Formats: sequence, C-alpha cells, structure tokens
Amino acid sequence: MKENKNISGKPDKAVRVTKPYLPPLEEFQDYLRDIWDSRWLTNNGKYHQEFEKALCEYLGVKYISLFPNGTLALLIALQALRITGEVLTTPFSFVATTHALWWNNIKPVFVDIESDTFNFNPTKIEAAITPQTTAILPVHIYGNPCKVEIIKKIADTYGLKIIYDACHTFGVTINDIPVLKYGDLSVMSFHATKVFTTFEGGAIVCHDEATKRRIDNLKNFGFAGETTVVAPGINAKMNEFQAALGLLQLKYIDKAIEKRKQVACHYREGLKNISGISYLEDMPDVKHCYAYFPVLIDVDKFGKTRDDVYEELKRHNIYGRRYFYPLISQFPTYRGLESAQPGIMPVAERVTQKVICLPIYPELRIKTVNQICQAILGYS
Ligand code: T4K
Repeated sequence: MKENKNISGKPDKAVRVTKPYLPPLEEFQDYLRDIWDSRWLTNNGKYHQEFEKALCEYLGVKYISLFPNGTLALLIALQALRITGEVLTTPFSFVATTHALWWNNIKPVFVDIESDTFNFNPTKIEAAITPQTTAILPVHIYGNPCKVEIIKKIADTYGLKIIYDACHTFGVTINDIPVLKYGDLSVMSFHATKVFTTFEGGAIVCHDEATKRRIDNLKNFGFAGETTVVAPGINAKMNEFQAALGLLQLKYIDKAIEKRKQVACHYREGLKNISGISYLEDMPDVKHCYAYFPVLIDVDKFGKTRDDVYEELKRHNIYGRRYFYPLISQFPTYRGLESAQPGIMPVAERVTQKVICLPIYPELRIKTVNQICQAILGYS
C-alpha cells in the first residue's frame, strides 16, 4: 500500500476519522480518457445515465436522481414536495440537514433523539406538530435506520410528508428491505468522507416516475424540454467524472463495507467491558454500512471527559471527531428558535457532550484499531 503524503509532500502518519476508499487509478483512467475524447462532460451524459441505472439496481430502488452533493439534493427534495411552514427534525446531525430547511424558508422544529440509537425520537413527534407542520425530516444517523414504520404511521395520521436524510446510509436494509424505500424521499451523500464516494455527490431516491421527472427538472434550472421552464429550478447536476467514479465504485463497495465491518467488530472487542465506554451494537435484522464508529464517554465512570479523550488521542496522532457536537440547535444561527431552548432535548444534550467518532475506513489496519483501543484504555 502506498504511503499517504501530507500537503507539504511529507509522509502523513496521522490516523484520521475517515479516508476515502478509491478504486485502482488505472481503471478510472479508462473512464477519464473516454470522457476526454467524447467532450461530453455533464448534463445527463452517458455515465450519468449508466450510473443512475446501476445505482438503482445495487440499492434495490426504482428511481434515483443524481446530484453534485447531498446538500443540494436536500434543498431540491424539499422543493420537489413543495414543503412549507414548519418541519420536524433532529438537532443531532450535520448542520446541512437544518440549513436545507432554512434555505427553503421553512422553520425547523427540533425534536429530541432516542438514547439507544441517537435517532429522531418518534414518541416526541405528536407533541411538536402544529397547524403549520407539513413534513418530518429525520436522519438515519451514523447509517442506523430510524423507526421507519412508527414514523410512517404518525405521518399518515397527520398527513405529513417524510423526507429522510439518508446521507450516512449506503446499502442499509431492514429485514432485507432497503431503508431507502421508506419515506416519500430519501437523500444521499457521496462526499469524500462517506461510505460510498464520487468525490462530492448526492442523490434523491423517490418512488414514482412523475416525482423523478419533477426532481430532474428542478436540478436543471426547471427545464422540462428545450423551450419550457416549469419551475424556478437550479443547477444541481452531477458531472460525468463523478458519475464515472460512481460506476466504478460500485464494483468495490461490498468489499469496502465488509472491511468496515471488520474494523467495527475489532473496536467492539477492544473496548468491551470498559467502565464508562459504550458503543452501538448492530441492530437486529439490519444490514449495516458501518459509516461511523461513535463511542460515548461517561466521565463519572471513565474518569475522563470526552474532550480529554479527544485531546489524548490527538497526542497519539489519532484524529477522532466529535460528530455531532455542538447540536445544530446550539449554533448561534438556530439557538433562538423556541424548540432549541436548553433543557427541551435532554437526550441530545447529553449525547453531544459524550460522543466521539473513532477512525473507521476500509484501509484502516486492525493493528491500528488495537493501538487506538490501547490509547483509550491506557488513559483511563
Ligand atoms: N446530511 C448529513 C447527515 C451529513 O452528514 C452531510 C454531510 C450532509 C447532509 C450534506 O452532504 P454533502 O453536501 O456534504 O454531500 C464532513 C463532510 O464535509 C460532510 O459531507 C459530512 N456530512 C460531515 C459529517 O463531515 P467535515 O468538516 O467534518 O469534513 P473534513 O474536511 O474535516 O473531513 C473529515 C476527515 O475526512 C478529514 O480529517 C480527513 C478525511 N478526508 C476528508 C476529505 C474532504 C479525506 O481523507 N479526504 C478528503 O477528501 O465535514
């Protein structure tokens, strides 16, 4: 394996929270040459079309629209369903989830999370619904599925749409059913830090042809033909280079997820029975993608805070990340909202103080995983 170099060209020994899994460069060069020769670079090109089809097959869904990143896909998902007013969402996510609401002039209403999954808590939905509520935007955080059946039941009762932020999931299934089949729409990210990457990238999964057409129009300035514009759309098209990488990545993704699983299993083994350290187990009947490996540090039992551990790991050249700290509702941009007030979301407030995501990626050596566990153990 080649050694990584840092920006100044020196060997980079740091172990970071993630590292993109890339196919052999020679294989990508064939695609590059083809794109170069064809001079067709974007706008629903050959590889875009092939990738959409191949991705539908791989993920077991009917309709996918590709995007240049997950954030634009979230923005368009909300536009496509004409969501307005208030939307219930989680404060425990990457800030893009809530930003997408704000950019659409929608008021986010934060709802607490569950203590065992860190996902949006469905038992808190009904109390947060108002006459202005039009939709729910939960996140399958760390790739672990939300309680999709319960959320659907509540949404159906109140006539609400569901858009899942599925930016952490790839190939995740519940009882062999793709998690992407739930909700009116699901939004994916193929950013460099994700399980499946197209450099930057994203997608919306929908379940009927008319919605797919509307999404495709919206991402192409609203054009519904050469001379007709049916909506104030935007430019949110994935280019041919991203699509070609996506096609190639599909060949390797199963192997990559299997390697992530091995890393997760070794962490669980290395960190088990340590007072004050807890982590998520695999959920029954779920096929996971092992996007992140979050660990909670309980200061009373472990004797050190999460931030102590974070700093200690840095001294070992190991860069975990405090995903997701602070809560979105604690950022100055959002903390004025009624639903963001301190004390309203006790679980999220507790988890955000305790969580650290340890490095996980397919090329992470088991030897390194053991060293990370030892660094934590030796610090208690
Ligand atoms: N919804 C959710 C739930 C999300 O998590 C995200 C994105 C979105 C929506 C929006 O999707 P996108 O519009 O991004 O497609 C990263 C990512 O930028 C962001 O995509 C991701 N979530 C978020 C959780 O993490 P940072 O600021 O933590 O990334 P950064 O640059 O610090 O990278 C983290 C580590 O990854 C680095 O220390 C090393 C490694 N890395 C990173 C890059 C960019 C590489 O090895 N190579 C790379 O090219 O936000």
